[in-house]
Amino acid sequence: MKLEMLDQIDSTTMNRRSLLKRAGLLGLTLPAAGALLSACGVSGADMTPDEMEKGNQSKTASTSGAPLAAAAAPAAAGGVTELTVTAMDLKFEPAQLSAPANQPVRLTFINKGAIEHDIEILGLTVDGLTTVTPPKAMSDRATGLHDEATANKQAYAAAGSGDQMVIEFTPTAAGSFEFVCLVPGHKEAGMKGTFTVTGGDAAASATPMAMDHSVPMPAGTGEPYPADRMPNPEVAAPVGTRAPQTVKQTVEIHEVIGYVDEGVAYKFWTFNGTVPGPMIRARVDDYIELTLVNPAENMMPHNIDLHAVTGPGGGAEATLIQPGQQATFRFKARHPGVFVYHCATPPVPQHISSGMYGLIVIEPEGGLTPVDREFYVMQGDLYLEGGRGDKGLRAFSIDKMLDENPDYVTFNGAMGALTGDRTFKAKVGETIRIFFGVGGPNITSSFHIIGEVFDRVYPEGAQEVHTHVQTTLVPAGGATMVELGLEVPGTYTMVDHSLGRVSKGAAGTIVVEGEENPDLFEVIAPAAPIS
Ligand SMILES: [Cu+2]
Repeated sequence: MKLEMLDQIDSTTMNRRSLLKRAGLLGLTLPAAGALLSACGVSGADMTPDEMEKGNQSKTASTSGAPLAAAAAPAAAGGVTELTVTAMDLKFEPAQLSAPANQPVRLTFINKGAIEHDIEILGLTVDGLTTVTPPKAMSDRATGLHDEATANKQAYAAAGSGDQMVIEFTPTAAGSFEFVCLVPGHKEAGMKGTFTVTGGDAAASATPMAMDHSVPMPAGTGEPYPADRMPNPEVAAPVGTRAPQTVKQTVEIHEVIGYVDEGVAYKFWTFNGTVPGPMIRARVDDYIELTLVNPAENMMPHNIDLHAVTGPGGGAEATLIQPGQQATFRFKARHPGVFVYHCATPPVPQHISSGMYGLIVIEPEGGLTPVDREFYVMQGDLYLEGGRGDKGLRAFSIDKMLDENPDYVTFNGAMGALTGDRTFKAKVGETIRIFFGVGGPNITSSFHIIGEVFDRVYPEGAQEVHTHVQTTLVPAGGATMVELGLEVPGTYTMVDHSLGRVSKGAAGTIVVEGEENPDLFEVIAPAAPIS
């Protein structure tokens, strides 16, 4: 299965070699930065979060009496307008900035969020762009955007969690300009504001060339975009009757372009390159040592929150990693059941919708009841810019996600992921178990198999079994196990019985082969004219 790695699409908008070069240039600016900072008595690059807090407060306090009430008022220092803007998850403070035209601005960009953020003033051409203090580290993504902004004479800064960057520039035109965070989804989630340039020649206001990088890929061009289907994940082997032990599990994050529908592709964010991610399986009282790897070729920070964990964020805080990093934590499996895991990096619903969910099965002591076959299915809802079915490589739609109006509600990530040559197969006389979870982020499922009744359901993954169930409700971020015997041959369709979603992808089939069972089901008279 060939999957196009993220690099190949991003090479259209940036050149990774130039990024590295830019990183080198940033290093060269350090001595100059030190000289400038010594005038202020604080080295921004070495500030603790407390110091950053104080620095921010003192600036705010020193400007509180300034006349522009709505805007962060400039603090003039020898003709330089000092501005500070703080990025949080997911907003800017303040969201209004102001500076005079044709005078230098020193912008301190502080990141108090948990992940990398950046800022670009869209459409404002600036002169004399310099980096006063670079951040301690800058991701390849941000380095590329910085490179591009510099080439286009646009003000851009970026910083990782707890870090900051100081830039200087001179706005060349008066007007009102939008500033945004360019991390995919962040602008739509609220990370935007207005940069007002006062004075100068008011007629020469905002240039229309605003470059918006907040969409991570080109929107659908209308041309079909051929993409491979991602593989379905395997069902992990049953635990059996063994004693508790330490289970080591490594999960690697892959950002890959894959098939959604005929001619429709999407840049999925995945655990191990499948949607859902790998099934993790252990028993109660096991210690699970989980290593999350975010390879350097990825563009986004990610992490993992497992609902089977007792501890902060389900592991999310311990595993928040940038591209090129890995992290390991250990937890004890205290509760038997079947649990969802997912990425919990802001904006969380976008990471989940993009494919970052899976199941962890914790078997009770002695193991689950043996069955002949087990299957692994997860439902998820996906939101894309443009009309449903529009061809092309499509971008994520924050607006549709907030409206809970998905283009696709899929079983295992794509239309037809569990039909045709990917159908599940079984035989008459066998018993099967389906591990069924809902990644969401938004849509609950009314899970049902057309033409069958579940003999046993573990509602919400609980240990108390319900019997003889037609349809079971599975919440977003929840999971269940259903068990049933197969008595009559035929093709059985698994659905979300909110049936409008079947045409959005919420369907998969089980083909059951074997002897007819006329005692249970027999056609007496096939369709014919009324006699
Ligand atoms: Cu993620």
